[in-house]
Amino acid sequence: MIKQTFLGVEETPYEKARAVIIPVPYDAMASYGTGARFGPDAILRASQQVETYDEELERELEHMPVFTHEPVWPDKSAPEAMIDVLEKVIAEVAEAGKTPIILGGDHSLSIAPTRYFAKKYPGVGILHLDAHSDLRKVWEESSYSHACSMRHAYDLGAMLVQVGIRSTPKEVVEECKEHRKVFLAPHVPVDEIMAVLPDKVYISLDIDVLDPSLMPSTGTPEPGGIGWYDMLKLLRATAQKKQVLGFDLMELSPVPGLVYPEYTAARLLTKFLGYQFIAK
Ligand SMILES: [Mn+2]
Repeated sequence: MIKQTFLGVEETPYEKARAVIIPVPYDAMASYGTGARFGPDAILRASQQVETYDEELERELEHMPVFTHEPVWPDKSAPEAMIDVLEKVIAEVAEAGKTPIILGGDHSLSIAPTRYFAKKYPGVGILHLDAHSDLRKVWEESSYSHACSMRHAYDLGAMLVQVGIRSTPKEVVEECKEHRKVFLAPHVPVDEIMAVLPDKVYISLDIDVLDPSLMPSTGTPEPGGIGWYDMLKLLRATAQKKQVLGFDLMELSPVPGLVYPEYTAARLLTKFLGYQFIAK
């Protein structure tokens, strides 16, 4: 992918940015549909079509303090090597006082930021929005599979709050009973979710959390799911009430010729950034 900028606007320089978008075109750990490596490019391209005025916030978003990083290229020597590469980039951004916003890519990539924040802030909250619980210890002979994306942070003691879930293996229900709260799809009780989330929160959003009629372009679709307005209410409440340390948007796997899912993902990212950096 070539370097693109979010919303296609002249960006805030890195030094002054409060958030850094990190595109990661990598899907080596996908096990069903592939193509999430094309997700970051499609989201950034579609973002150029998004209206920069947000009528809900009554604010112009054109001058958001956001900088788009160069893509982080895949290290295919081993899945854990890729996670190490990404974790270094995230650490650099976070230690500069900026919020990392990761665009994937398959969901195994979320191991990097969730592990980083779980080590840095013991007991940190992870708001995990996904059709799948992603808590397997090992999948397809790797503990770095997309099916294990939340297990590393969970094992480090993070408080895991899962929303939109509709696919969980029995062993996960038995193994992960502590510091984990699950809200099964289609329920999004925002006040209850806020009550169980700690103050510091990392948000990991697998795009397959959305109903597939709204989001067909993803590698591991599940029928059901949550809708657009429930998603926005949850993201707005989290941005307003919690300290959001970072955010990722994973698993958009573009279908050639079908532009609305890419645009939906770009709009979702824009809404979140507006809530986080403009509304307050
Ligand atoms: Mn998923």
